[in-house]
Amino acid sequence: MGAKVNRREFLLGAAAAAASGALAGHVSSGTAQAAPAPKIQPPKIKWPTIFHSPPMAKYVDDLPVPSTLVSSPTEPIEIVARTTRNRFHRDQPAVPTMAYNDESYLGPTIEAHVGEQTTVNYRSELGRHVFAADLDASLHGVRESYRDRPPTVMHLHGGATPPEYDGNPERLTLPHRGTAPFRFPNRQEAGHLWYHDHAMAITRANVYAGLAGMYFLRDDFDTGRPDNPLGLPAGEHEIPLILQEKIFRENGHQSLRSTPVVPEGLWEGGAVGDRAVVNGRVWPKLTVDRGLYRFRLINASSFSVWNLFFSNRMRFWVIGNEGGLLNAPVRTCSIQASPAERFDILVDFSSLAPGETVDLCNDLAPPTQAAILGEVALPRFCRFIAGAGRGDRREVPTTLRGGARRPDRIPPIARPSRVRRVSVSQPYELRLPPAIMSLNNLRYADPQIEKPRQGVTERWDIINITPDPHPIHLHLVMFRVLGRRPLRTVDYQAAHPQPPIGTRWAPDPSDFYAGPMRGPAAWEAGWKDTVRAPGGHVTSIIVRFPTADELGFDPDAIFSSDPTQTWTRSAGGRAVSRTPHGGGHGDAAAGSPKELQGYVWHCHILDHEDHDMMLRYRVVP
Ligand SMILES: [Cu+2]
Repeated sequence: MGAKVNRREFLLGAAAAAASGALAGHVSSGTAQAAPAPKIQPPKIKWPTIFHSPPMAKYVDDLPVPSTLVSSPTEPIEIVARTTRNRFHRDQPAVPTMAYNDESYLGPTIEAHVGEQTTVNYRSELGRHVFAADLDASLHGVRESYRDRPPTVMHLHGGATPPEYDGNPERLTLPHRGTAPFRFPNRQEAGHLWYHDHAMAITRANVYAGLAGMYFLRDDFDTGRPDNPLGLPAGEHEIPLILQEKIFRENGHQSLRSTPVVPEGLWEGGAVGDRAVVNGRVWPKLTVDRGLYRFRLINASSFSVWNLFFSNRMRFWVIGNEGGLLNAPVRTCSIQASPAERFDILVDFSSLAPGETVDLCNDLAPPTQAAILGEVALPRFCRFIAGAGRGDRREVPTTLRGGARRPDRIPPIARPSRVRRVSVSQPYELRLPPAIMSLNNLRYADPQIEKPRQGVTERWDIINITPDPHPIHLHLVMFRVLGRRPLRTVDYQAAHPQPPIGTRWAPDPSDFYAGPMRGPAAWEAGWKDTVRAPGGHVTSIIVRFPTADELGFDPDAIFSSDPTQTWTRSAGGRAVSRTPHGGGHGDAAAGSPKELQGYVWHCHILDHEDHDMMLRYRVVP
């Protein structure tokens, strides 16, 4: 670590630090809710502080839809990470990307069925990293060699997956180093999952380059066919909307950098893009039938939280969260979507006249200090143009769960039998710039990990003392949002000074609340795997950790960091042999193979997850 700190101090002066801190979040503890923030004068900086994309006309490209890859219970599917090229905009050249299979960017939409295991044979044919010059080799787990031979690992986000197949960030596959099997049991409710890369400390670069795709878990109700018993739009009227933000260089290449304040090759902390990318196109358009559509929407960006609405302020219906359908459609004019959150929505275009247009918009401003650098909200994503066709004229269903030919209703939120406090902070170290993000005041490799017990329902109080929102994601489980409560963060920190990073710190916030708890919005009241934890708030979730019997596998098994090795061993020591797979190729990504255990939980701002807002956790017997 020492060399890295010195390098940073050398490269970045104090002046630059003030600005770069903005990208990572915030330097001081915030008083976002307790008191109005003081007006901050922008620093006088002589050079441009924000890179801008070249000019691009809006709504000239058609919205692409990724191909569909149907999972079969008997045949493995192949997922191959490749370096390729994608044309993000009509007036721009095809530029280097990373993608899965034959897509030019992102991956095919995988369709799986509840109760039928999906087996993936994963391999990488990646060439030199699209962002080779941007990788920060001083971050934990990153090697210089990754610029030429980037490691990857596939993670099924939202999946109840055995730990050895969950995309552990240390179980890495190098290009042309054999096939890594993944098994996704799909022993969970139908829902809106996605898959993306999860390699240690370069996740942001890998996903930004294109390594992400949708994963629809279907059942006998949500069949995806026009005759589905739920009465939901299907086929050409069910469309994934993968929303991202980007900055492009003058030559049209994707840029991982947002500001010259942070030199190339150093971790930035996250940035607002100035170009909206939907399904791999900048500001695309879609001609729609004047009827009902089901959009499977995801905020697949690294950084920004968006307040999404339609330009005509029309109402739409949220019918599901990450872990499946809501009990009934929720009518709303807007939703807040933070990175990795998914929204299953119904949109009715039937009142539009042919040729009339409606844009998908955002009006949520970026965090204050990002705004100081000149970053602004991304106001538009894509345009819908009403066509002549009348499309799906079904009514919005009144009920989605309960009764015949529908899944069971979502139960009331369970009563927890223990409370676990965890913290979200940007530890301030005596160096400039502040350049690390943390959960519990720990780094990834620190040993004080959470160990919830199988079969126990817990309340996690996520204490976010930064002024910025962080989307918190737990692997393996689905949970419910109990509510959010404003916190007097200055008083809280004054009473409980944060020790140097490396000592677990998440003190009791009980005496420092600034107001009552507010429950979740109706459109986030279902099963979730990612929750927006606003700055200066304690966000409470209720999560039950499943047992090995319920899962059908040992969630606490020990496994190898070599992804071609499929053996597991129970924590008690009994060896369990699983299908030997090709004898193993050795794990050249991380040196000699080591033993891993458990899952991770982390902030889904990918820049934060990379450094170091991600911790391991175990679900113990
Ligand atoms: Cu974060």
